[in-house]
Amino acid sequence: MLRRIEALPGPFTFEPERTATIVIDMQRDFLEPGGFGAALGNDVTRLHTAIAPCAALLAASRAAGLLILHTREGHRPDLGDCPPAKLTRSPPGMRIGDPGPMGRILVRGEAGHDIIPELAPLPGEIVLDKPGKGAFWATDLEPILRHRGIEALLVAGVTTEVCVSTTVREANDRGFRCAVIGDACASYFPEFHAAALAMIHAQGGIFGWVATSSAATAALR
Ligand code: C5J
Repeated sequence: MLRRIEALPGPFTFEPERTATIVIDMQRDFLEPGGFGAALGNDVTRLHTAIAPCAALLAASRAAGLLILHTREGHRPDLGDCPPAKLTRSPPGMRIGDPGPMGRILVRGEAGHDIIPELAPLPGEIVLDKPGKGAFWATDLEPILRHRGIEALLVAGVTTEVCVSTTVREANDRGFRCAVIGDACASYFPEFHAAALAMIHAQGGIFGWVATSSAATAALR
């Protein structure tokens, strides 16, 4: 049955069996004090507004039988997949791979790389490790979606203007329609969050739609 989410710039329609919910990088390193986000001087509490809306979106998506995916940004322990330009961008001692209070920063298998307990994936849900900002770059995301006949994505997570935006732009170029769930996304910079959402739905939805979690969960009921 075709569902409809009230969104900007207009209604977003989708078939649950051809739609996936993807939650981007809700990781301890970005959200908890002492992680990578905090080491870079960010106020991590700004990301906490997205937790309850993500949980509501996940619960409604699970109940409606959508494919669920979670992503984690991070690197191999040998950092072989981390471009030198990304590695050297942060000051020494706060770089990817450096020891932090939750293990090596943004390294797979470390505690800080994990998804926050409030949004822990359920058994059987897909967890994609990505070395870049976009979830399509150097991951299996595209074949996973194509093999399951997915054509639409409900997108949530952090940060709105970096990994969420990059993923939505990548998805749009590959022909996937994206509804970004605005209050289920967040940024360390509220003005970037607002601008990133506005850019998505401007110009008639130049690369997607923007909706609220209450509109999305109502459509999933
Ligand atoms: C960042 C992300 N901001 N998940 N990562 O470095 O948006």
